[in-house]
Amino acid sequence: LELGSDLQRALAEEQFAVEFQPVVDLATSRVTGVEALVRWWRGSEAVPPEEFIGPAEESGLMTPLGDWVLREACREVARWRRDSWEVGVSVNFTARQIAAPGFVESVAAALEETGLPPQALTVEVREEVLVEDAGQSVERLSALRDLGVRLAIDDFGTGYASLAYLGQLPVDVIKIDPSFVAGLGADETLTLLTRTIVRLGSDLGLTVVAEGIERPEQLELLREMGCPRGQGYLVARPMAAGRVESLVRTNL
Ligand code: G
Ligand code: G
Repeated sequence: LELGSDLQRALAEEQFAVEFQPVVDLATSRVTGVEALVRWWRGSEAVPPEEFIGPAEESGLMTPLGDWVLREACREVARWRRDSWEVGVSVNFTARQIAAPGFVESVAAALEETGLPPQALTVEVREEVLVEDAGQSVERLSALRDLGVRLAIDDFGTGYASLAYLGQLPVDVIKIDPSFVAGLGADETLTLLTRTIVRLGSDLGLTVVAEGIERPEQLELLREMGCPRGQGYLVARPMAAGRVESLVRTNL
């Protein structure tokens, strides 16, 4: 499978799309933000990001693709904000994207060009990014933070040494891994761990987002625990920008 050349063609032929998954305030059910998720439509088939992000990095295409995703996301959300909808967007970045030359400058340029205020952008990274290559990624993420961009830790609780970095890095958001949410109500330990993470985030002044909410009892338990934000198929699936707009318009 020549994924590298396929990807190159896909980028040239605009086969990529950005979908947005709503994140809601669990107390009010209002949409407070969206997570941008890249999609590759190869013919009529959607190739999962897990299958092409690695190869895109190998073939040097992740930087142009990531730049494109970031600009699409910022442009869409800047437009919503001009319609006076107070919304934020989070965009995923891998360790290699952050390590690429000019990463900080490219984010600053995307904000500048689209007119999105830095405070409305959240850069989402997995725990490993902070644990494995502490030096440069932490420095670069701090530089973005200085611009006003917010920082989220994805899949919180699944990495190792997960707590040490919280004291060293200006994190704004932790996203509870879906594996915890999956056990809510059914597994006593996972329920207790979720409650503890919600409490930890609140004590540290961080915004906590529970990810992968699929069942009503999970939603109820998270509300009862005081988890401020949530995301998952039960709340809303990833969708095209136009569908987010109609969803929000009917809910306002
Ligand atoms: O929705 P989903 O199948 O799209 O996403 C699968 C994984 O791919 C997620 O864990 C997400 O972090 C990652 N992902 C989705 N979109 C992007 C993107 O634009 N950039 C990066 N680096 N990762 C992404
Ligand atoms: O790790 P990250 O937050 O970037 O991952 C987002 C991924 O999770 C995407 O693949 C998205 O489609 C998927 N996702 C979002 N909500 C749910 C859910 O409720 N259940 C499951 N299984 N996956 C979800």
